[in-house]
Amino acid sequence: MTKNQTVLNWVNEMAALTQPDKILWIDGSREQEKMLQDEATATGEMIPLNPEKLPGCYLHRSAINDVARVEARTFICSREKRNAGPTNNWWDPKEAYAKLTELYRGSMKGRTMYVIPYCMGQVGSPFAKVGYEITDSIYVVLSMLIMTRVGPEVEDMLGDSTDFVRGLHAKAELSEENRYICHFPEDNTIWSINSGYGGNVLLGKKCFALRIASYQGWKEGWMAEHMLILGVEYPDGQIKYVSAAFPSACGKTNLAMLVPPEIYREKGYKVWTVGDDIAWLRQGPDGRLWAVNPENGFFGVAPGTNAKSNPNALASTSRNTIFTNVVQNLDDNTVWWEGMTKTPPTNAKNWKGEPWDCTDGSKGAHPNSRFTAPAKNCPCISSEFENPAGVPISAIVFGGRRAKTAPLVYQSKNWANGVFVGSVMASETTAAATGAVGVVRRDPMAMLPFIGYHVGDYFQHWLDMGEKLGDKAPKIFNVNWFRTDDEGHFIWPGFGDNLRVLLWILARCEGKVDARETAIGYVPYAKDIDLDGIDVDEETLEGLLNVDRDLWKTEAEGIEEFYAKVGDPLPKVLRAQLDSLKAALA
Ligand code: OXD
Ligand code: MN
Repeated sequence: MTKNQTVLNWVNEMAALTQPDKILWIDGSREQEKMLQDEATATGEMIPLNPEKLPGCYLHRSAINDVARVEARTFICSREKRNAGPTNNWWDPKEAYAKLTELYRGSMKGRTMYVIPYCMGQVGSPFAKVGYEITDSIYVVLSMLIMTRVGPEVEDMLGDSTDFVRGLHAKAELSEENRYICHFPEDNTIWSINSGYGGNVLLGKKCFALRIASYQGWKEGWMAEHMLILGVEYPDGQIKYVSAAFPSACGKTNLAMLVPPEIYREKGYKVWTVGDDIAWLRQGPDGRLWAVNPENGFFGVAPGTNAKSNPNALASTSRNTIFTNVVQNLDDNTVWWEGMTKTPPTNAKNWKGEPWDCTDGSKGAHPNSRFTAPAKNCPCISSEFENPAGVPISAIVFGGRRAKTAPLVYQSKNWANGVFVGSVMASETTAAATGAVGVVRRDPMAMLPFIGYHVGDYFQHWLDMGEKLGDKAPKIFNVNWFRTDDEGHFIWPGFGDNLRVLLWILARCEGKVDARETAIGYVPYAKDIDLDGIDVDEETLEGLLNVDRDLWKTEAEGIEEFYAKVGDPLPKVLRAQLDSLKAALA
């Protein structure tokens, strides 16, 4: 237990409010983890899986009304309403604290309060930040032990500093009407109640590492982004790093763990994973932009993950993993989800724990079912994953799920234009958040649900970072793996073949390949994307690279509407970018 008086006072205050029967300080030891696993097994909260086939793995089922992030119930409680901006729900912090205080009061009676000291980033790294999460959920504790770095070294790193994020989570009754995920950026505080879903309750992840950290980054001159980080290794052993932002459930984990096509593997190309969801980026001593993954595990979407689409993710889940809301195969006590294999188990329970007959057409796993797996399990984890200095970023890639408008890949004209490209990203919605699926919405930098302050100030911060980085700034690109033909089939094969696009991107960064200038930016010449070994001909590729003026004119109207919503804080530079786009399309 820490000697930090600020931490102790805060824990005492939260305990007086929530009134747990006892308090347990989490120490990161294997013994304590085992004790909690046994307790959760005894209560049925966690189901141990086949120890031979899935050693150290557990299945957890959430409440059926609690399976995704709840954006409508997520609040930024900045003192001034203006500072939450038009993309966040704002709640006056005084009112939010008052309302939630009443909900928390006595909510841990008869339960244990767990206090988790954790570090986002490698302990001791210049990027690293400490958080404490108080929770009454063993599932949260066991998941945080996978997703973050927990233990006495974290408390040593904090010392007697008051600079830590205070996270309070209580399951309460898991009632939907009283479910709130509140962020108080000016107080370094997160209050989450009435949910048990990872994205709402593993407070180190979306709540801290994105919403609070984006605010901290703005104040302190760095960036917290919804980005994967990967390294492409060339046959000569050189490795170049790329960070890429995609909305939730658009294939970030697959891209982060990409397996090169066979002909590339034979030549000696490799891809290394540094992170699959979140990047913290700062200017390094050499002036370049450096990135770390602040997490220690993967909280990935299970459906669709299989030995072909993502063998590395599958291998990551082979031990010490928590599966949430997937199918339980009763024959051998393993797990299954749609898209894992072609043949569903016949003796099984669905994600709700009901006997499941796959022939009745119902889904066995929830579409947003998840695995929580240690990063070190990943066969392609980068040797730099734990490097406290991070990795230098050559290219930043934005991408969305667009059936038509966006070409397979294009490069922005410069940093400011790249910020424009990121700011107007749009994508079709997925099951990672509650609400309709498949609707196109603007999702700037894939951060729409995660920017902890005013989106206009966030854009300005991006522009300022570019000023600081000058000619050492990474180049900015946009990709779209999801273009479809008239029958709705994806045209680009995606997955491992996305390496072909990454190689074009990296060649551009080094000035090794020409490109065609269009109204939206630089588009590849079809001959410069290697099609050897895939079933895509040059004509199809031309189609994928096509920039359709009419579609883009409609797009510009959509951007205009979005920018109007951003209002006055929209940087003038971005308004000018939109005007130039319109002029170029005219
Ligand atoms: C996630 C998300 O869980 O973006 O990564 O929802
Ligand atoms: Mn995410």
